Amino acid sequence: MKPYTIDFDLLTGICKSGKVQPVQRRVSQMKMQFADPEAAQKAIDSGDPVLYEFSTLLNDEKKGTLAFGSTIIYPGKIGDEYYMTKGHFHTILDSAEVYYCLSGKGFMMMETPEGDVDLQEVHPGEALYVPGRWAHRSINHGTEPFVMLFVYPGDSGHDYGTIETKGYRKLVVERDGKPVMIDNPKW
Ligand code: S6P
Ligand code: ZN
Repeated sequence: MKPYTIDFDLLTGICKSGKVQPVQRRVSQMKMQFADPEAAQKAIDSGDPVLYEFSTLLNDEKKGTLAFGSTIIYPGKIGDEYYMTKGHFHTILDSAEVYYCLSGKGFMMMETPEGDVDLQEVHPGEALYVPGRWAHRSINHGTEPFVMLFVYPGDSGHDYGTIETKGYRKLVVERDGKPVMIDNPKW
């Protein structure tokens, strides 16, 4: 592989040259991940909005490489639960990841298979280190797009299944206009 450069907008996280097309995830692809499936169905029926999109500027999945890119989580709620990413463990569980907040603000919800839970709020200019073994989900509780740069080992892989079937132990919902962490009633 040869060295290369690629454009990358530090505010929006978008690759404007179009060399990389973002992957979009809509409510219909995550209906069961939300605590209120009826609210999710309502959102699907009224246009199925994009919850988030991410551009992986490089990922050739080989050992020794670094995958990197950006995630944009849009502002909004399904019921009283904020727009969020699906979330995942890395298939090679020990693989860590670095995030850097470019714009907006939000949370990273993290948990280990043993049940440790950690919620970190990040703002522009702050870096977040997600150690290996911690599943991670980005949540936008703000009013602007929440944009983060990410870098992780290219061979990490993504295990969505565990989260898809059981969900996270905790949820972040809005109560009296403020975000609060509550137990996931489905856990
Ligand atoms: C990959 C990294 C991000 C996420 C992206 C979307 O390890 O954590 O690129 O893939 O934020 O989230 P998700 O949970 O749908 O992959
Ligand atoms: Zn990851």
